[in-house]
Amino acid sequence: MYLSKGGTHFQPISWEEAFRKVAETLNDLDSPDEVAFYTSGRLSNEASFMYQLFVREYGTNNMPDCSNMCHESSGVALLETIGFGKGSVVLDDFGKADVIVMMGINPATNMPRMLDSLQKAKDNGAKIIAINPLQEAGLIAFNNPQQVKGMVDSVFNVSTTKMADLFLQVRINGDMAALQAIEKLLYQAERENPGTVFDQEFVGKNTVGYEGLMAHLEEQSLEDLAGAAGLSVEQLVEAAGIMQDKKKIIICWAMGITQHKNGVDTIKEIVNLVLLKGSLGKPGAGLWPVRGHSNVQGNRTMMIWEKPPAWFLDKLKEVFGFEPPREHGVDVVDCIKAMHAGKIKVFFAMGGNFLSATPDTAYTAEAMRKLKLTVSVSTKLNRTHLVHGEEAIIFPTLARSDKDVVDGVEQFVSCENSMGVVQMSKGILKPVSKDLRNETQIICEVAKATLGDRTKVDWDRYGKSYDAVRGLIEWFIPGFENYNQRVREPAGFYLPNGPRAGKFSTELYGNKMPFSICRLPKITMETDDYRMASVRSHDQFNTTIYGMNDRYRGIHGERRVIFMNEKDILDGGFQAGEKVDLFNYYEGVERIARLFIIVPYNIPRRCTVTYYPETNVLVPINSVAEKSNTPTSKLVLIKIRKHVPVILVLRD
Ligand SMILES: Nc1nc2c(c(=O)[nH]1)N[C@H]1C(S)=C(S)[C@@H](COP(=O)(O)OP(=O)(O)OC[C@H]3O[C@@H](n4cnc5c(=O)[nH]c(N)nc54)[C@H](O)[C@@H]3O)O[C@H]1N2
Ligand SMILES: Nc1nc2c(c(=O)[nH]1)N[C@H]1C(S)=C(S)[C@@H](COP(=O)(O)OP(=O)(O)OC[C@H]3O[C@@H](n4cnc5c(=O)[nH]c(N)nc54)[C@H](O)[C@@H]3O)O[C@H]1N2
Ligand SMILES: [Mo]
Repeated sequence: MYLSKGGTHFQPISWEEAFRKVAETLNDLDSPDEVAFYTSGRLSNEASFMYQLFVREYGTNNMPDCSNMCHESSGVALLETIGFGKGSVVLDDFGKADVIVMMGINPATNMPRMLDSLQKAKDNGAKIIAINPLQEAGLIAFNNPQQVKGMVDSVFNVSTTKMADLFLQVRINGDMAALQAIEKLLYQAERENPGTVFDQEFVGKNTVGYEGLMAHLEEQSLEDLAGAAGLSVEQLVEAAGIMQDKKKIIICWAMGITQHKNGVDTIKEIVNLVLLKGSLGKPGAGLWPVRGHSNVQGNRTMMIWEKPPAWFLDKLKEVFGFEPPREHGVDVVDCIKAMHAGKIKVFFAMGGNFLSATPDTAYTAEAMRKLKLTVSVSTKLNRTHLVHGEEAIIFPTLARSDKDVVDGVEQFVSCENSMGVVQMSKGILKPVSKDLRNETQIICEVAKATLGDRTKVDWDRYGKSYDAVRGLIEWFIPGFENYNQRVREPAGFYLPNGPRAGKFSTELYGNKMPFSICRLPKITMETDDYRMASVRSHDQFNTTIYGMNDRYRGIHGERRVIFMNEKDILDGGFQAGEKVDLFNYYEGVERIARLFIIVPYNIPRRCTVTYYPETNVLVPINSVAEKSNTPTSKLVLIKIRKHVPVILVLRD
């Protein structure tokens, strides 16, 4: 579909014509860095590899992706501490763990399959600690979907299993303080009975900075830490008590941890605790950043990355003979700013819904409307298609659930899950239209049209055969030996994982892993400020809203709601059910989200929760995590006032 300059409607256009238009615009720019190539985490390994190959031969590393808004903080923190940007846990570990800590995750809605592993862990005697400002249904109690008909049921269902042995209802972003308090208590116990609490052998052999961390913990006051966490000292003593004599601990986390200003440091604090307990590189223990999109981890393995390592670029040059760009590209937030400043002129999206998923919706929309051309390769129409550049193109593509037949032969692709397992993915549904093409074909055609005679890559060959693409991947990416053969095994195969195997290697400390000294975040709140976290409801997958209910939280028929503590409602002079506007002034700019209904909820004082993407308008573009540049979607300060109706006067 094509929208011409000044046009009011998208019109059908032939594939060839559309490829030509994209190519013309891309070749007309002053520099390849005037284009950004976004990726949402659904892209298969095969399409991802060809996509980055095209983008780098075209000449830029501007490859922002949804990871930048998701687990980027995890990647950065893990790379700096354990030397490996992914988790270390496999499914089997859950059955062997002594303690499982779940931080900032709503599993019943977002990772229902995880409940099965947790049940196994519980059956084998593991203790579960949940840390969350909300008592999410799946954290408190659950029915195993495999054993009980239907799905997880509400907390009130009598047949549910009690899930968390301890629930710590932290204040929003109180996690680092809670972790430091637990470490401090464990340190006190270790001093009383040396060698019984920490794994001193592991610490001595594999880490650096133990003394520094202990000195740092000593300086902290337990009461202050508890206060910052929004917990009582007794609760923290109970948490430390559960872990004290245990050696096999798994810590899992998701968006409640990563999307904070200090997200990277909170994850480093998680690593501190795991290292002190020697809970890495052995069965039943480890670190698990629970990923979202089905192949977001695989996208990064395939080098969809704005900061590609030098060895990979060297290899591109060696194998293909083109000079890949060396300068790092833009991530999501920097991409929006560069579009706003007129430095990026074309936006190409492999999936996703950039406008709705990104922060500061009004600012991002302004940025997108300044572009020359916006291109989306999409399975579904969404808001991003309507907020476009001078010209816009939509390439309709097959979904992963669709049958993918090329030249009469059924094909399959492959993906990597968050435990590093690579498996085949084969669609079975009849595509909604015979005009759809698969993503790899689209990429190869765009590449061919754009690069023309100057390309060094046989795009026709790769566009027709995923086996050929997998052959390329095998050549480039470590761990993919015999890819074509191993991917055909039903269970797939594991990628190599140093930390899991007990082989540690970090950039700065060789075979040792550093402890990190993390400072508590300073959050200055005015008397009428509230902390706001924007989360998913049950009836949505990211920006796709399927229904208006959030069943486990008891919300029905409405999404524009704000969860507030009952006492805050009273103190603020509000009432349950009242209509309010949410707003803030960050760097002197007023941002408003109008017409929300107050819902009294069990949530810590001065903390509120709303749904994403409705409140993305309130997340300032400059409010990002240190080091990972991830928007702080889980903590934005807001003020609340009674709703003021807005009267729009329409003129012609
Ligand atoms: N059905 C469904 N499944 C999905 C998705 C979906 O939209 N729908 N999205 C997918 C994607 S891309 C992702 S990344 C994952 C996301 O999965 P989650 O990370 O579970 O997603 P969120 O709803 O953002 O909620 C995070 C949880 O963090 C808690 N939280 C908020 N602030 C804090 C805090 O400061 N500290 C702590 N400890 N907790 C906090 C919230 O109460 C909530 O329980 O799910 C994936 N799976
Ligand atoms: N305030 C706030 N903002 C957030 C978050 C939050 O918790 N709070 N979470 C962040 C997170 S964790 C993430 S991952 C991002 C998500 O950001 P995105 O990945 O950009 O958003 P999605 O809603 O998953 O994208 C859905 C669109 O992708 C397209 N699509 C779906 N499947 C396919 C496919 O197989 N191929 C192709 N080509 N297209 C496909 C469809 O057109 C669909 O409309 O949002 C982030 N934004
Ligand atoms: Mo995500």
